[in-house]
Amino acid sequence: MVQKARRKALMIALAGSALMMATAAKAQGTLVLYCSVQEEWCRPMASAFEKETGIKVSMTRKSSGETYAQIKAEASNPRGDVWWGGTGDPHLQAAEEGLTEAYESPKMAELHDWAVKQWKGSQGRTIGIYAGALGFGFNTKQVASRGIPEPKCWSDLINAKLKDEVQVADPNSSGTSYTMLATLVQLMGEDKAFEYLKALHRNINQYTKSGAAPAKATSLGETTIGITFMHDMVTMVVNGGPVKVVAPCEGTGYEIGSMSIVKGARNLDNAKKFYDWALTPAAQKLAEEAKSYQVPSNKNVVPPPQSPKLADVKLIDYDFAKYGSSAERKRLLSKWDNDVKKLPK
Ligand code: S7P
Repeated sequence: MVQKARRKALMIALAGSALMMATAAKAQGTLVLYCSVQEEWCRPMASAFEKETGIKVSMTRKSSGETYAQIKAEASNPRGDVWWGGTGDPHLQAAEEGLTEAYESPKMAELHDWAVKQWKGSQGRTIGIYAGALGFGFNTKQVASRGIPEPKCWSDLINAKLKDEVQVADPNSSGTSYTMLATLVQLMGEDKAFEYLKALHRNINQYTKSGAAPAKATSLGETTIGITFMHDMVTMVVNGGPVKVVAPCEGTGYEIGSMSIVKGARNLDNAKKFYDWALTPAAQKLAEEAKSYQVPSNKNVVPPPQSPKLADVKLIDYDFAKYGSSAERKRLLSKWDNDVKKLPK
């Protein structure tokens, strides 16, 4: 009898604490996170934030161009709260089109100038969270077995011996590939860049949806060469792939990976909490654990030793204002669709 009463009391206590926990979680609310880095980094970011704050995160991973298109399509009925990661150009385009919200974080003083410049250039609507240089990588075994000289320059990628041996993403969906398009235009001038892209088209085996996919394909030997950010190829090397990472000899562009709050976010307070947290050293150090080797924007985070040293790469003075503008991005993408993608091989 006494035991039965005790059991009943225990059951009531347990039910009570479960209810309290559920109420506490509900009180913290939710956050809808659109994530544009690799899934391997998106997931730990979402769970670390949940653990830290009790806020329930619903995360979706999509490439940069795709996320921009989704936020635009949802503008009259926004579903996302924060867009975290992905190349800066589409974030800048979203800012210009009024799809994202201005916000000034108290963490701003801890950031590198290039991250704050992104914020100033967008009237506070997007901010830099990491930086990384564009390049390519090649499969060392394939290059050796095909008797091809090791590629070092952009010009090496249009060698006729590389027919169907080069992979890159479609710049409409992928921020990486749009960075390549804008980089080549700035490096060569528009006419020469499009001549180059047409020649490159003959060597492309596949335009992938995601920008980092060619890195995996290179590592697996599914393509001899992949054009990606250098840090995405470094991940393949760290994983033991037979890959060499190249900073193109003529020079190259770079990204300022960015973060924005969606205009009309339903969970605005939680979006700001995530934004502030994502700029902290603790959050930015999660990149290295996820084998993501960009340069973090918080000055107090030492970049992982594997990160490509941007000072050693011949970087162009990438014009983010111009190539992140809505008109220029639309114009270049439609020119690439019409003049390059449609061409027979
Ligand atoms: O893998 C990390 C990374 O390269 O992915 C982002 C990229 O934009 C997402 O892929 P898409 O090219 O498919 O858009 C970069 O910002 C980031 O450095």
